[in-house]
Amino acid sequence: MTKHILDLSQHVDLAAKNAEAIEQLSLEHSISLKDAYDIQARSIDLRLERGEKLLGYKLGFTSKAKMEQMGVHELIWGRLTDSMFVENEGNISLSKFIHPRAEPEIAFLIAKDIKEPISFENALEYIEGISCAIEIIDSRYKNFKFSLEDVIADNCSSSAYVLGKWHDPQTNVSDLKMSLNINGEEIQAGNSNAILGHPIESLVEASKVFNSYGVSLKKGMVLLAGAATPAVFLKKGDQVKVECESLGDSTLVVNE
Ligand code: OOG
Ligand code: MG
Repeated sequence: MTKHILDLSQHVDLAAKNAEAIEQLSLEHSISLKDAYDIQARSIDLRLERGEKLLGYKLGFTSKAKMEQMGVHELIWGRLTDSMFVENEGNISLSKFIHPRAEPEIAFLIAKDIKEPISFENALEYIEGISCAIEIIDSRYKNFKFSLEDVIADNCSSSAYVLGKWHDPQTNVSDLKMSLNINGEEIQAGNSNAILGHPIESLVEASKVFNSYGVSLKKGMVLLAGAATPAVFLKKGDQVKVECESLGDSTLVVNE
């Protein structure tokens, strides 16, 4: 890895650590897709070296709603660590974020190591549980603006996630209404099939993409499938609730 990649990894890591917005890397540097994933990998290594644990992965831009909101039209993926995990019904402190947004997601708990691309037909074998989740994204870039390479280098804006109660893998996840409610008001609503046509496709897609990058979903890890609706900015005092019909819900409160 070049010094350039290492420097940029430290730069995005510090921005996340200090919750301080930075300029988009792409404004000053020419970074390829491979560079962007290398920067992400190294910046997460820095977190792991500080004692954080890798708990899973997330996909981004798996729905049209998200692609259109952010102007990026390619599927992206990032890493989840234990410092991002928030208990259901827990809270986050606004001071630890730059400009957090919430989005409704579905999460999968992995039942056994996925070592090669899987198919839609055998995907259920790899799922231990499914839950209705909240993802909090917090781009480290000023004004929440980025290119494809920028957002990948910034670990796909990952900053926090809440998992609802785990449901049986047989639970239907197709055609569920998914809503994002703030302070009791429905702010966004979409359908679970907005996620790649069917949320299970996100696990299938992840298995293919991860195979090509040499990373793997292991037993006990979590995969966030990507948001079904645009994300919504949060402010102090917000009570956030995501509802996914038969998959239940998950909630969090935004503290100072
Ligand atoms: C990038 C992350 C996208 C999703 O669910 O589509 C994402 C962003 O919008 O900042 O997490
Ligand atoms: Mg997301």
